[in-house]
Amino acid sequence: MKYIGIIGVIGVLFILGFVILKNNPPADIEEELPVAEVAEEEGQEEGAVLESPRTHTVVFTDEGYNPKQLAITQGDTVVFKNEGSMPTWPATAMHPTHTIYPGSDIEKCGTQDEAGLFDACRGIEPGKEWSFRFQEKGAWGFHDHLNVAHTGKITVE
Ligand SMILES: [Cu+2]
Repeated sequence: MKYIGIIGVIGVLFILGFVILKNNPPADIEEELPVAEVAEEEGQEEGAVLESPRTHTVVFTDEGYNPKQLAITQGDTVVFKNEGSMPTWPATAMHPTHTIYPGSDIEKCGTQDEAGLFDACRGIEPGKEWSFRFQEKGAWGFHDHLNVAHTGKITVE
């Protein structure tokens, strides 16, 4: 009888334990899901912080832009650096209106919208640079407004 009583108590404790565990999982298990979700979001944000925004450089020489094709991430900045002997005016396609990149338009040069244009809006002198932050995804052809033979493409993913 004594053993049966002990076994009974152990059995009850077991069942209670299961019920309690089932209804109230240990805190670490309960928090696992939210933590995992947060970690994933943070991972993306941290990844974004680590990998982007990044700054890329396109060098302009008398031969044109280098690289001519550049793949970047949304939010990245591209610096157009003039190492040539002539001014260069990088601007989104198409010449001469520069309206392919969303919101861009050569007619907005000189207005308060100028900062949002994929358009230098002026010749960048040798030794100088001009940078633009790409917020719009897509493949954006550009050219030198002062010499349309010089072209390139920025692909924003
Ligand atoms: Cu042009």
